[in-house]
Amino acid sequence: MISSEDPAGQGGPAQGRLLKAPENFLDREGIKTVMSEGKRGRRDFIRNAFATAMAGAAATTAHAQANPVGVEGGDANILNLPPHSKGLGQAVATDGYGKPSKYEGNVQRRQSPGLTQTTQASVSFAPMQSLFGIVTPSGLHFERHHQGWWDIDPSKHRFMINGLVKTPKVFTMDELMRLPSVSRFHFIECGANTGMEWGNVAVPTAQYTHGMLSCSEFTGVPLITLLEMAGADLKAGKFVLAEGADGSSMTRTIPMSLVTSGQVLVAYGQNGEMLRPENGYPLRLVVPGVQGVSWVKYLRRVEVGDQPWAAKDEAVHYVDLMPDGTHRQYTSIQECKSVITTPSGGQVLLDKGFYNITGLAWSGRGKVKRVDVSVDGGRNWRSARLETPVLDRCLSRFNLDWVWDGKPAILQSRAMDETGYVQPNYTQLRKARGTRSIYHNNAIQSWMVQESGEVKNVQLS
Ligand SMILES: Nc1nc2c(c(=O)[nH]1)N[C@H]1C(S)=C(S)[C@@H](COP(=O)(O)O)O[C@H]1N2
Ligand SMILES: [Mo]
Repeated sequence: MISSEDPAGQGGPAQGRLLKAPENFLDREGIKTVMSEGKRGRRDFIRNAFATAMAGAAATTAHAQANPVGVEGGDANILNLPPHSKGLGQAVATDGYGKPSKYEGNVQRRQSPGLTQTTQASVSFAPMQSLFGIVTPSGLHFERHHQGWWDIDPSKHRFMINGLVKTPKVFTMDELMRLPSVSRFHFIECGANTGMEWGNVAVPTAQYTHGMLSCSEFTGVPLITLLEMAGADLKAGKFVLAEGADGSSMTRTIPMSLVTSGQVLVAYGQNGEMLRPENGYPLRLVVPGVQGVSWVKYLRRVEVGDQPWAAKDEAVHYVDLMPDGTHRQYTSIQECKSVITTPSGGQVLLDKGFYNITGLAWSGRGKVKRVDVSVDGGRNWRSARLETPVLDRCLSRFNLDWVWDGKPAILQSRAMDETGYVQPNYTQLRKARGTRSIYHNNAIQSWMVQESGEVKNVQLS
């Protein structure tokens, strides 16, 4: 019953993890019974939803007939011991670095069917619909390269601080890694994430609508520490310029206020190991809450200055065309946004009954405060459970119980951050931003569940 079709029609496997077969939902009964200190009301709600959903189907299945206890008793296959329960398993993995199960081969970064394919691909999207919790595994982190990626020899890499400083400094990686470090969880989102939806190009899955988004634990040295070592003029120096070592001449202006607050990191670590080459190995800037382009990879230089540089990626690209025809510049903060990752486009609901609606919410201005979910296209809203930890400028996971009655439904999530800002719908977004923008689309996403159970990307005003 799981659709193995490729909704994007690009010849690849299915878009990640689809909802599991009804048998698997029985496993969730097990989960319920061990949640002994859980809230009784909710457990009863879940049990009743399962019972209703399974009543019809279970009576006709072979395993239910073999087992008179039926649904509550579970699947008689539990009595068949498979070879892995009786024989000797494999020795420790010999390749030294672990890999996901072969059964998870569909969970991959992919190029978007909505983008023109070039000989050298420059964006890969993370499979948002297949991920749990808040951390993006490093091998699934989205990629955006303006001039290809490199695997730079860390022993040859150098990092310089110059400009309005007493003593310009050049650091080796060894020197940087001796300094006091911090580790912090943050999301990174490309300013162009969800960009295609401005033109209502409904790409099929959450991977393509929201997959230029990832979240990692980053480790590095606060940039302010290095600026102080160089004797930076923090009065006249109102901005810094960050420059990458790849051929894209990636240079971005960052306000000094973000640096002096200690938030901006010169990072070498990602999820407990060194950065991946695709993500800037051996050094990248981490600018929490700010759009991805400012997180300069292969970081080679930071210059202190007294005014913005208006570099090419600030004057020509990464500007927002407004309804009155002017361009808005330096809009770097990623405003509060959320998306339901399951059920989401390309997935199929297998039957009526209980489903866990789950998704992610984030804000470039702080912590997520609340996420409301609608299953009727925005007429009624219920507050979702925000899972802990809820961190500053980090992805937050939300969950909500839902019983699908088998009728068409439109699922939406609407996040609010600690500043009180509420994620807009498309009417509100277009009123403020017009219709011809590319960057900073944080509108409410709608997924339509059809009677067949198939979930489609739709746009509501
Ligand atoms: N040196 C360099 N830094 C860069 C880029 C680049 O092409 N070169 N791309 C930027 C853009 S547009 C984004 S969205 C992020 C993407 O980071 P990731 O590839 O680690 O996901 O890196 C930014 N930093
Ligand atoms: Mo980007």
